[in-house]
Amino acid sequence: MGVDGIGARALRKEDKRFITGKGRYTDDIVLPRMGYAAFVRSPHAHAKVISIDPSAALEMPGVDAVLTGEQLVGDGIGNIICGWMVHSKDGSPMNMGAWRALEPEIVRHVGQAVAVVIADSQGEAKDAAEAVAVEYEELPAVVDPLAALEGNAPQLHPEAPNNLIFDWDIGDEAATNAAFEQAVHVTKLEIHNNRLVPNAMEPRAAVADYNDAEEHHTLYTTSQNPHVARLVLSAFYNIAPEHKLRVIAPDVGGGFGSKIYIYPEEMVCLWASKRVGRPVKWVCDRTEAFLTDAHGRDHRSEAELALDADNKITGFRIKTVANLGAYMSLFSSSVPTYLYATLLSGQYNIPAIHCNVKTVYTNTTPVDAYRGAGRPEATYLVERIMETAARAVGLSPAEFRRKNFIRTFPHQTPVIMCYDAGDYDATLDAAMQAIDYDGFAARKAEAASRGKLRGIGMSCYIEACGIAPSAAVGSLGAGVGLWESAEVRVNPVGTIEVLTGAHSHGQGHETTFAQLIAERFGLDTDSVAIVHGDTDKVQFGMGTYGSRSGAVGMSAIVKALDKVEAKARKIAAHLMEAAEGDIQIEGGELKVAGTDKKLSFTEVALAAYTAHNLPEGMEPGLKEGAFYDPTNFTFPAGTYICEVEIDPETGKTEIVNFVAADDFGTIINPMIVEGQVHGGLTQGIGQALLENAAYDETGQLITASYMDYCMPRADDVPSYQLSTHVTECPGNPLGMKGCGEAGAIGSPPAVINAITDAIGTNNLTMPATPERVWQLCQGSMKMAAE
Ligand code: MCN
Repeated sequence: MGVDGIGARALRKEDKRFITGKGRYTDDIVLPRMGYAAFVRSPHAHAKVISIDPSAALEMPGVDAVLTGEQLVGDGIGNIICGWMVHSKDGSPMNMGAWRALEPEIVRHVGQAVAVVIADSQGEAKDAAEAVAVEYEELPAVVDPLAALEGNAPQLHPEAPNNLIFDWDIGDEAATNAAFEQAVHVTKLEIHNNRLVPNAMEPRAAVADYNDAEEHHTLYTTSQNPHVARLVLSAFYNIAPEHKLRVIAPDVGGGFGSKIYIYPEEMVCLWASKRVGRPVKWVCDRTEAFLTDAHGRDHRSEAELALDADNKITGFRIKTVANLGAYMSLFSSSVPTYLYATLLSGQYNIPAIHCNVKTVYTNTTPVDAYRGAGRPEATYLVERIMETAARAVGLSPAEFRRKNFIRTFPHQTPVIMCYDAGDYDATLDAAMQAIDYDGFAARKAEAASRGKLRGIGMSCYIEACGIAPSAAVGSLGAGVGLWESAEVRVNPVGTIEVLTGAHSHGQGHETTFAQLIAERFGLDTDSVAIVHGDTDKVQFGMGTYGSRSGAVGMSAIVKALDKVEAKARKIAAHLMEAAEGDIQIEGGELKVAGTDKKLSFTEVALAAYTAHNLPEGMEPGLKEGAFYDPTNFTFPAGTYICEVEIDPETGKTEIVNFVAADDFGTIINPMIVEGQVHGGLTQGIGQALLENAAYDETGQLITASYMDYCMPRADDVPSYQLSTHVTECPGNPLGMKGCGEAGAIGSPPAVINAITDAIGTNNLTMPATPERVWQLCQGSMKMAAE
């Protein structure tokens, strides 16, 4: 209890149900007569489907139906779409191959579904799926994106010659080349940003229920954006018109981007429920998740940085090949373009930048946005090359960065983004102080006396979140607007329901959003309920990704609150016969300034609904809605510094200290923000040290379980030291910047810069496994001996 307004470290309201096992996840939903789906998946990375024989499976106990891609296509179900159009530099539209939810002709990655079995139990469905006899004719596969671009590589889609999806560029090529011609120093770096598998605690799941009397579908699913799912399922996949389709995303156990998309399985459940005349449930298992959840990252880049005689950056030139896997997932085209290359200016004043991006089909799982989406790839490139250049010209990493920091705002970069506010010196200072940067040399010497290699590395990241405004993203190819909506419903007894188009799947919205209302009216957060995740309750919304729910979602709530407050003031002024301008709102009461006249918020709410005594012409009720379309992105930024100690005998890296100094603008709940940063840092450290999705040359994912794909655990990470510095975002009413992805964006280069500092060689690829680090230590020791 208590009024926890903006800035309060309020405990998360939702945690009571989560930690007492009372959460309601999709798998908790059980409907009468429900059947279970199990998918028949390709064991091959590339093959023709010659025939599918369901007869043995149909004989098995509990089996209701075996449905195939031919039936799906025959029923007019549409292909899976990519919702962001990107044009190649020659003006041609991206080369998008057809992606069918059940593939009738050619499978293009291991795990692609060709049929689905519906049975009375999950076990019966899974057994029967194994009994469906599929004859394949294997085709040669390609998994390496550089090899895929070569003329003799296996071809995935007839629409994309040489597997090239688009060849896109950004920036001024001539000006950048001119900068390199004049350069006094050039630093070059080749970077592979390793492929990752998102691993939410709750795997994907769907329960689809078709009511034939009402010709109405309901889908319970693990979605980050149920309204977008309904829109796409309705407008592009011909499942049902929007008013005949309800999408509910109940409690969702994490998403990290992987639950933005509309995948084959969810759509097949909807279609299958109508076909078989019963509700259909599917719950993804971990191996299926590894094979079919959209992967993240997977960039190969060559970067060059040009400096003048004063070590000021004069040009930055990048060539990137991005592996998009076998199909173009919903936002896949935007990730290596508008979410990546537009951040290549980092925190630095760089007069000329040019980046070329080629996106490529390979026989691997589709790749799309994963926590950070493009911005971790940009930050890794920028911050690795900054550290490398500093070392090459003999400046300290901090001094080199300071020499090139942007200090006046707004700052127009050469790659579209216009940064609105920031103070990069402040976060660098804070991080250096927190880690005792000046004391590092002594710590290094002490570690050396124990035979250990100690290193320190920094990363001054910037990111853009709250992607907006809609007109701007539309002009760049987005198929949707990126605004948010909110409705504030004051009940007659003065409690409040806030309906939001954002979706919380771990971010604590039920708490932080309620804090806004508490702040505004001085009410207890317990008298506020946040309603989200149901297309029948919330009119429309764009969902949660790109750390937008604070900056965009809460701004929509603020706009709706403004309207509610204005009406409440009018009613109170009328009831107390005072001037509207004299009404003060404080501690849950509306008071007349300078008098002892007051009404409680509840009394005003009740008056709005009894409507016995309202101002002339005023409508009864107290409920207002708003749509909010931001004027710009927000630009969180900060400095992360990592200190490592390496055992050269084993190659094992220990992170002995990690400090983060972030600027998230106005902070609503510092505890929730810290939790977000902890999670992000741990994901970034996982990428830097442990995680890697590896394919063999035939296209088998050889890291398709936790036996082979190493997730970070508590003992892999240190106790983080966090601080924040506030520069308010001028683009939204609260001055907020997003915090949900920063940790994952900024941390990988800090870790790799620290390791390369420790071992004295720069040629290190993520993940920095003990084996890789050990090999490099052996190499450096050999070189030192020679
Ligand atoms: N917040 C705040 N003050 C700020 C900024 C944010 O108090 N200045 C609060 C917000 O009110 C919200 C939380 O911090 O409660 C995160 O807000 P925001 O940065 O706006 O991010 P979103 O809510 O839009 O969440 C999306 C973001 C993304 S893109 C990924 S990926 C991610 C992340 O959040 N996935 C997550 N954090 C996650 N955390 C969990 N537990 N699970 C995921 O799947």
